[in-house]
Amino acid sequence: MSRKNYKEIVLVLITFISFHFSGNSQKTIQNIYGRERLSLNGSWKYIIDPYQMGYLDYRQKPFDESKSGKGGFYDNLTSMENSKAEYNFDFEPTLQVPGDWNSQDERLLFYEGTLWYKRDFTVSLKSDKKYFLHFGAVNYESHVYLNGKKLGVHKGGFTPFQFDVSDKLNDGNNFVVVMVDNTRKKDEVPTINTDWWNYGGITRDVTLVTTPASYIEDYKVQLAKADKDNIEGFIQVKGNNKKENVVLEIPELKIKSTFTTDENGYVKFTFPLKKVQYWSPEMPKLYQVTITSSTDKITDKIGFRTIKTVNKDILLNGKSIFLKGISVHDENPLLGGRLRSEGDMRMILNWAKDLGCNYIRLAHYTHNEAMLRLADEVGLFVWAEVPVYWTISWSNPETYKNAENQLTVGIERDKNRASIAIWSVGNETPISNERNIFMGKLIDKARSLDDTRLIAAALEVDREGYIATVDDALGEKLDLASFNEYGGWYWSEPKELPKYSFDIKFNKPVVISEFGAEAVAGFHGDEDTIWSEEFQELFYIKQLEMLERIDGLRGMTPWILVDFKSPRRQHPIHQNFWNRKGLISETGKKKKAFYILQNYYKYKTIDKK
Ligand code: GCB
Repeated sequence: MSRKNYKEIVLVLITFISFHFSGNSQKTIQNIYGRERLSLNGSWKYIIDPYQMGYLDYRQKPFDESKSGKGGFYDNLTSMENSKAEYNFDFEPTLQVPGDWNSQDERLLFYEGTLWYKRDFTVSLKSDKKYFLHFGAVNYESHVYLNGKKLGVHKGGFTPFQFDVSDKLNDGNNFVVVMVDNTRKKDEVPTINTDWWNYGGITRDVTLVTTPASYIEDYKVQLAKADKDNIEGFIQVKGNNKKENVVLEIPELKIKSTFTTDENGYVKFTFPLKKVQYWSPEMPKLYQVTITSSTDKITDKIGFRTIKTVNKDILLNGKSIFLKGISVHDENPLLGGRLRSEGDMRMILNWAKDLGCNYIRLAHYTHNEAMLRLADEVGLFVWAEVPVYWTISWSNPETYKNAENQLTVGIERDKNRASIAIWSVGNETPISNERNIFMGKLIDKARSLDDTRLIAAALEVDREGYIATVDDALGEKLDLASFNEYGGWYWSEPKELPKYSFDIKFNKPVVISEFGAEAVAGFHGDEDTIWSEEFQELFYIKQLEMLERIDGLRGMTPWILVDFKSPRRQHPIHQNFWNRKGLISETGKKKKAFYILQNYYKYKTIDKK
């Protein structure tokens, strides 16, 4: 092998390894909504490409790994004359971004494969600025190209990523092309089997963020662990490479503190907080927090509260609370697609509020940053989760890295949101040694990143006779005894439920992460008629009767607020690709069981023994 060949192979290998997982996307900037920015939302041209014609040559080699790097759809050849190009974005239809593709084009409802997006934009460049191309989420794998050059690859359908494009933008016209592939794969996170729709596409905001050359990259301003009196946090300035003063202000609390960063732009701080109104679902008070560096300034709205557990109690700002919750997916049933706008998100949160909730489970993956900001504003606690769902490839180190990356990016993005009470590291995972190691590491990682919130996972129950036992070894490492149980639907009958009791091996607050039963809105019968609203109504009555007897019951998130789309739900009359466990139908109609839970929450208080 010649030296040149050897060098080439090493280069290709390095490129492969670094692109393979999260590519050369970089750590995302904190609070993109608070920055100077150009929205790249709106209409994007698209080409459906099931054979990856635009990515691979006829020997299945990626064009972008060839010597010239050319040949793919990202070249965006537009000339009609004298070109043999067999594609042309200009004559294609458009998709709305943000938004999944499945709900926007009938041909794409069940599509799982590759699709190309293209959008033109103009910028007038300023030499002393930095520019970042930021994606809120793209499902699942995306290859991003700017003006025909590859920026990188990202995997993971629910977490944000960005590229520094400061020296790649043209002054004037630019175009960005994204190849998106939502093919399900066994070793990915989630794996091939999920009970939700595999919506493909650029599902969240695309933004060109502008910052000064030296900018505030990240910050945390939160109460210290279980400490009502002290703020603990950090500020990270990038691009200066020298010590500098940064000022943190909370005008309403008359706080103005100056800190000096180290040579890397980093400073960690603590300072006391006085006369603060603590954040709670009833009074979701947010304070304006401003951070100023020598060249940059950023403002956020942040709430302050403590949350911790003591034996079987969850203490919010020192007082025991009950989490009146509901599970939700990132889906607007009226669109049959992912939530796209603030209006979509508010509709979901209003339904939860109407139910009497102070808490929501954002299942089963990282939801939109805008959703968390709204939860802060309207006063809803949040259980945030990563898609470590069912049968992940526990012994594959790449799968672990991927899961850990999704967890990390989610925590980094939302660490300033008072609404987030719980980080969940997974759902209904089958117990095995490999799984315990995998999830044990995720728990440790979550704690190392954020020790101010609770760590949980949705575990399962074992049954023998009328006893349901919870003794998953993972429970030892978690802050809550949380589990899904489907008594009255997947096992037993609603009427039988009050005979059951729970044997929970952990002296921890019990928060039931799921229970539920299907009902078709508008279908009526007696309480024994499966799929009827009456069946689901009785099911809720009996469930609540059963759960009320659990010592240490401190909350629940029944499954689920609204009917949602799932390829696993095939019944042609009752389901038609909808999971019908919603308390609200896909057209927004409340089912009878909605009112049972609403009534329960209305009167639910904690009986202190
Ligand atoms: C579960 C899963 C959830 C499903 C639900 C169901 O346990 O966590 O994702 O949708 O059951 O409806 O079966």
